[in-house]
Amino acid sequence: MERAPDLLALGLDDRVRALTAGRGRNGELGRVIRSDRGFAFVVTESGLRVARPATRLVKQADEGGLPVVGDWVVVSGDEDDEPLVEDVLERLSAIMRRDPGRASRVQVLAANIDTVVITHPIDSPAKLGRIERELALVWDSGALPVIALTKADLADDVDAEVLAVGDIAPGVPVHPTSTVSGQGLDEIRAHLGAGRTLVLIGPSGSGKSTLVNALAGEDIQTTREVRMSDGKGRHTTVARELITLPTGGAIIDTPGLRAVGMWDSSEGLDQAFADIAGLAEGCRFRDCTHDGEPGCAVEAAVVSGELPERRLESYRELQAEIRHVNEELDVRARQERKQADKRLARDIRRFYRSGGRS
Ligand SMILES: Nc1nc2c(ncn2[C@@H]2O[C@H](COP(=O)(O)OP(=O)(O)OP(=O)(O)O)[C@@H](O)[C@H]2O)c(=O)[nH]1
Ligand SMILES: [Mg+2]
Ligand SMILES: [Zn+2]
Repeated sequence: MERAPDLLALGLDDRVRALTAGRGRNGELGRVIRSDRGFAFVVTESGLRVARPATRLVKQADEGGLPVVGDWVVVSGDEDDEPLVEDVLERLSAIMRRDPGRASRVQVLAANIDTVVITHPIDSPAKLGRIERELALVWDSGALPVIALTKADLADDVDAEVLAVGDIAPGVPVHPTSTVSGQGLDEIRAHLGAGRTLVLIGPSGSGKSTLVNALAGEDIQTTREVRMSDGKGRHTTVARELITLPTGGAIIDTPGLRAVGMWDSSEGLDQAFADIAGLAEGCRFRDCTHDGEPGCAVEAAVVSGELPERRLESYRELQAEIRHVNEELDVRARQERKQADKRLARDIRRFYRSGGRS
């Protein structure tokens, strides 16, 4: 009973309970607070379990079926057995990017999050194209994006950066933050609360862990510094990790992303580029690709200066990337169908050869 509040602090609610109810699942419910080299660290009612995924889940790895940080899972095995993650409960939200190491595979960065804080430093001008990519993934995830422009204490012109980023992020709150002056921390804190989960994503060195420490308070900072030190004097984050805050809510720190490849994220793209989607309603053709067609309102907006050309190019690039991913997925699906057909044909041959006794 003593540990039960842990799961509540981790966001256990009726929705999650409903996902496990009445399905006859054996095992214990828990939330993944860290996934590292094939192991899931799961907080359950009886404490922390370090579990491997069951074979069934490993087989679904290509489709993002392995447990990731933030997942609600069912863990089997009593204290003596090796614990296994038997089931990953349906995700309410999930950030997915193209796996940088494996072609046409998806990588799920975090699951069941409410808010994604995209962190970008403004000690030099913000990288707009990079932010646009991240926004497309986040809008596609089902969570709400927030942008933190970090290291504001080192920026030449904070207001100019906020304006420039605001222009490429329709509908997204943009907060300059500084862990030196404390600027913007309350604005980020406003997205944390009991039962809510917030994740930080962004390039390495953009200040995610520093922000987590500032939000969490000193206790966590000292333990983390010891744990995360790699002996080289840098505290680069190596695993995605979920931390509960004394003030309520959970925060997931992630290692910096080098590449942000699009997945099947076209809905997210349209939301991230709501300005272009809005202009496109004025195009003469409904399937206008804004690439030389007559009566294109989007290109007209570029000519009039209303829409920066950089923005349209960025949109086109991401759209092409998503199209490419979908083509690859189609090819893979066809190959898998073909293999399944071959297996079936072989089984039928065997059946007839054996005189109908299978
Ligand atoms: N001046 C200033 N420096 C900051 C601020 N936030 C972070 N830094 C510094 O930026 C460096 C990188 O910060 P981290 O928090 O480790 O960055 P990270 O995003 O977690 O990096 P990875 O774990 O590699 O992805 C550290 O030296 C921090 O002290 C800030 O608001 N102002
Ligand atoms: Mg870090
Ligand atoms: Zn058009």
